[in-house]
Amino acid sequence: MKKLTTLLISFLVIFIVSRLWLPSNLKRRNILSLSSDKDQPANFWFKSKIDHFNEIPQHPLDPLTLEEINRVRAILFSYQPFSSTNFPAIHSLTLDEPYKSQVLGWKKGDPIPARKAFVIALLNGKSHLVTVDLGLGRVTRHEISPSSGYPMLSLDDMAKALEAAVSFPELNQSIGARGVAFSDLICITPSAGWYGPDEEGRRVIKVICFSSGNTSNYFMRPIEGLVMTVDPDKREVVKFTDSGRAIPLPRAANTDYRYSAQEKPPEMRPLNPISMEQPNGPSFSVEDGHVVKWANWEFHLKADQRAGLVISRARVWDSETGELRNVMYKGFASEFFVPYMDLDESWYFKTYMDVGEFGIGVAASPLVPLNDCPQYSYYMDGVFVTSDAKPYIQPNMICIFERYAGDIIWRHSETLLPGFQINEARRKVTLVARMAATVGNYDYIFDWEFQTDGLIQVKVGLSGMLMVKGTPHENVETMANHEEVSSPLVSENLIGVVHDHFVTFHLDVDIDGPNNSFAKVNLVKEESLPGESPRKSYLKAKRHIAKTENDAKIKLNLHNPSEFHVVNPSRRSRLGNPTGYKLVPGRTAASLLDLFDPPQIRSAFTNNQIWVTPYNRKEQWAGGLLTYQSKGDDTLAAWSERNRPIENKDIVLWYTMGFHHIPCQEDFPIMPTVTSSFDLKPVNFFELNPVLRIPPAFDHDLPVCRPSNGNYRDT
Ligand SMILES: *[C@@H]1O[C@H](CO)[C@@H](O)[C@H](O)[C@H]1NC(C)=O
Ligand SMILES: *[C@@H]1O[C@H](CO)[C@@H](O)[C@H](O)[C@H]1NC(C)=O
Ligand SMILES: *[C@@H]1O[C@H](CO)[C@@H](O)[C@H](O)[C@H]1NC(C)=O
Ligand SMILES: [Cu+2]
Repeated sequence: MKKLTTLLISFLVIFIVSRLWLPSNLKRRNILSLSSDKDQPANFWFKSKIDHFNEIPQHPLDPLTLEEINRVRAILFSYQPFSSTNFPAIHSLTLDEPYKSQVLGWKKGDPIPARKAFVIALLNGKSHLVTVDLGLGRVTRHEISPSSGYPMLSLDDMAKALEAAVSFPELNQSIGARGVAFSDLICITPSAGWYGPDEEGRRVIKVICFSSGNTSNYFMRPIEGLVMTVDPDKREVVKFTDSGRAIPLPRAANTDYRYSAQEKPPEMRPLNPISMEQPNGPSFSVEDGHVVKWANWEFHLKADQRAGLVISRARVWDSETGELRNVMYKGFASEFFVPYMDLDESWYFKTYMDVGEFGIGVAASPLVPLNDCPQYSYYMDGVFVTSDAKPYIQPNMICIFERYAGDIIWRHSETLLPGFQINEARRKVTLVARMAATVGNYDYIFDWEFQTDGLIQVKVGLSGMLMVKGTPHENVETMANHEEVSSPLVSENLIGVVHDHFVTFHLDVDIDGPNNSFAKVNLVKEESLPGESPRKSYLKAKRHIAKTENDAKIKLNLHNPSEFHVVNPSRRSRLGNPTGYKLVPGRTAASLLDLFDPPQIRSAFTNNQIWVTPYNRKEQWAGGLLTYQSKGDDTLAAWSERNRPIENKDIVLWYTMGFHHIPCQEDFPIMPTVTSSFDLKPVNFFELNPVLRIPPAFDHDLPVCRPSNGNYRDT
């Protein structure tokens, strides 16, 4: 049993990477200090990092505080339908955000609207949706969800599934037959997906295992072909399969990624110390705990157990009109879809929807100063809830910092003017809000980057470990048809299984107010008339306003290019153009799975790269509120079948970023980060270049600022 406990603990630490510093532990930590690292310069520019014990919500969108969560817990415990002997498992407990009109009408100094909590609780297999009004001190709404699917798994569910799995006698025999010591066994709990009636009426979790013998990177040592299906509620192994005893355990050599475990010197000449200078401190402030102000931007930032990082009320200052103008009411990663392309019994189900199945805020790791985020970063915690409704702190899970990467925001040189030359250039400085979630083997880095020219760039970086498959092969030469094998060999006895990553963003863009339209600006080839021009063809930009949802279901296509504008038809620039922002897709990918493949039905929100829906408070999660084992009846695709009107309405834009991932040797043993992004960019929003009058940088601005002589100093 002690081994089991150790195993569970190591699982909880390594797989979930959520260090549960519960309130009792918190008291021992000085949570007022900004950074746990004593070598860090004090971030004295920030008046306060939140004191979670005395926190009072300051803004209608502020997350529930420790105190509020404790009160919700007390209310739930005394709520008749949930007797203390039959208390449900709490799978989500978050702020029930006030109505949008209330938030839009609120100004600093006004009393904040009634504080409510939205709770998803699981009791006897039923998902209860409960609203608790903190002002009234009671439950004000309680219904049982009619849709398919279960709430996000809790840490408790995973622990129960693991406990059942590791005490299953066949597991012991299987690993014994392969020479894996019980003490080296590490098991994880991937979600089961949904594959039909066998899995009906009960929750199931898969359990797969690895060996941590001689490496911390057990993901590179899979016990191939071994998979268990576990019912966490009954704590019972429903199915056990071991089809991989002939597949050797891949070797441990070269798998460790920790600096302390490296046996050879670094690959290249070391770099001299490098950083960005901010001698007067950063230029942003975080007010009342969550309101970030920087240059021309202001927005509300918070951590969310499910979505990770949420940006709300993003507004940009317009110096021409002297207004703080609305750009986006709310933006966050709504769902993931990560299907692996392998039909084996131990692989087919790997079609993860991590946001709704696990929560990427729960999975967010504390950011590492100087390596995850630069100097002068401000760190924000998450206040989350355990399955028995107790609050806990997810420390330093978001960082905010200014970025100067040596880039240029605009420039021009002029030599033709008589008697003088012009060389004008301006630096590009931006503000980043960052989070990194470790979802099992993978790490997802999210950046929301705000630029002074009004552009918002949303970036997702993928790093961490491949999900690899054991194979008897050590070289492609021994693999029959190796040019056609479904997945590449990435190391001896290891295949990097081909897979996709999709990240679907909810973007409630409100350009100068909620009522907006979506315009496709199509680039269309026109042909010249005979004799009209030496040219045969040219392009015209033709604007088409989408009337209903079906007009705005977009599949990207290089040969039929369009721009995608969100415009406010009732607000015009001085030239009469409607003010707008455009969504600029970056490198992306589409899902190629069959539309009727079960995982694709559940993740039908990836059928298009762009969707536009009318705003509906209930439509936040593209894969449905209850995602786990869902059948796809509550997805963005299902809502959007109604083909509702979207012209001059409060609309929400959904964008899916995609990656096809064909692994290669460089992805072993840990992947260098692969990044994709999209932009929200102003179009006729400002009257002219909004950064025309920003000053250039001068030598005297910085303490050390000499151009390098190009000689490497080996210190
Ligand atoms: C598994 O086998 C080991 C010995 O190899 C033994 O110590 C352990 O108790 C067994 N565990 C279970 C759950 O059967
Ligand atoms: C760890 O390495 C040692 C020495 O090479 C070897 O004897 C042992 O079998 C290895 N253990 C595992 C679990 O690979
Ligand atoms: C938005 O349009 C609706 C009609 O669709 C109207 O009732 C509402 O007043 C408008 N809101 C604003 C802020 O203009
Ligand atoms: Cu990948």
